Amino acid sequence: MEMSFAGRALNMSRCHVMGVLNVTPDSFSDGGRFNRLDAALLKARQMVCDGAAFIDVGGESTRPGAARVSVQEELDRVCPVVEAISRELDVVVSVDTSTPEVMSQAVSLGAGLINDVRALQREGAASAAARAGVPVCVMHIQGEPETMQDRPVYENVLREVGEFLSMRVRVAVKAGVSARNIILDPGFGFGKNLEHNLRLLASLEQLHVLGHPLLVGMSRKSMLGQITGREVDERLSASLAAATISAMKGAGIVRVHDVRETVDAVRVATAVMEAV
Ligand code: 9MG
Repeated sequence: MEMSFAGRALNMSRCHVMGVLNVTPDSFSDGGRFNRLDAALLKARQMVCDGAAFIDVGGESTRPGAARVSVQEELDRVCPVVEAISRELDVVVSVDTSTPEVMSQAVSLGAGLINDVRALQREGAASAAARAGVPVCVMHIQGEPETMQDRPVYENVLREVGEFLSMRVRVAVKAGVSARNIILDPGFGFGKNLEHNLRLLASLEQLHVLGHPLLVGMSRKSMLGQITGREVDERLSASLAAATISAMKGAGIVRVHDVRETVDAVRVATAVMEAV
């Protein structure tokens, strides 16, 4: 199960850690773009030192209620950071975007993975991903980020998430994305309540029948706040538990904020699985 990300080959039957690098204005409190680029690079360097195999660079917040940004603004936020990290660091740069122009530009600047929380549903996204030629993470979402948490409804969340992902794989392949370049993500918190999220996590291994590596993101999410009663900046232990469970259930990538601690947790999970 080897996958190549812009020339970097990784064995996806093991679990890798992806560090989150948001480059939205609220992520770095200082003023100008150059300071923000420096701050992003500093953070990226630290995540690589801490053992991240991927850095996920995103310029548009996907939180419920977040405002949309223009294509130009997203390009301006994301491209300099993708370029600088790709040039300097030994890591796979992932671009967190649903915008075809950002996918194309970021890959031309060195990104090795497209992470699309809208599963290539925006006009032109599937063909841009196909032309880019790098692996793509296709995530399940019910609705749009602005409204997805209003009242999500499923008859059978695992079946419906599986069907949606299979359908999006077919669309991507038809557009020219290689099936061997597709990673799937059940989309924790994207149009799901706590019960839906827990059902999905409890049955995560069943999504392997789709035949693609899995990416999982639960770090600091509100589902963990609902379980523990903790505020967002107090959810490290809960996030580590979620990453460990995901790794034990065969996730190929866990997307997290706390790289150093998660790398240790995933190493323990991997050692246990390899001892069987
Ligand atoms: C950008 N982003 C935020 N949460 C995410 C998740 O759970 N998965 C993926 N693939 N991307 C996410």
